Amino acid sequence: MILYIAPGSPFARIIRILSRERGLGLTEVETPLRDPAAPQLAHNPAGRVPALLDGATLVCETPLILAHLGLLPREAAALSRLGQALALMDGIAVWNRDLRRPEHERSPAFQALERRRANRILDALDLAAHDPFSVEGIALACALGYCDRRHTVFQWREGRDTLAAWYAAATNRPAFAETMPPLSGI
Ligand SMILES: N[C@@H](CCC(=O)N[C@@H](CS)C(=O)NCC(=O)O)C(=O)O
Repeated sequence: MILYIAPGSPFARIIRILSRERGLGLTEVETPLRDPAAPQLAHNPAGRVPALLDGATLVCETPLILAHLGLLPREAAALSRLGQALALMDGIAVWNRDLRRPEHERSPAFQALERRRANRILDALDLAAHDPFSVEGIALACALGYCDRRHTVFQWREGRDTLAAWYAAATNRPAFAETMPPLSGI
């Protein structure tokens, strides 16, 4: 199976880490984003990553890819943690997108909304329940790692020593090192 990815994508990073750690053997193909000539558009009209090509069938959207790979948690509590981690990632991604717009198109009110959402999610975490090797633990670590590398306007460590320690321990593994997102200027 082919996994279309972009090196900076925290969504794709979840699947990339799972592929390495669970021996899924997915073939990663880097694809340009927002490029009308991108080859993946022939299979994936949505044009987003991650996207999984299984034979002639393209599955996009991270939770659906997890479902297709049989990796969605079964317990409601774990699904709940995964949902919060993905909501955190989604909110940070749209906040980041706003920061990449020309200054006159940005919305400070929208950014403040997403900052509040991110803080709320982090403040509500039950860290003791977050196994770093679980899908939801990996998703949480990928969201935080994205902030470190590509969204430094959100200094999530401030006042969160326990989470910072959890993150340092959780990400000290080859699959995280191999999928480190490139730094961006934000
Ligand atoms: N809801 C999607 C979000 C994926 C997403 O936003 N991917 C970004 C990269 S992090 C993307 O492909 N952006 C390209 C675009 O916006 O055209 C998921 O769960 O996979």
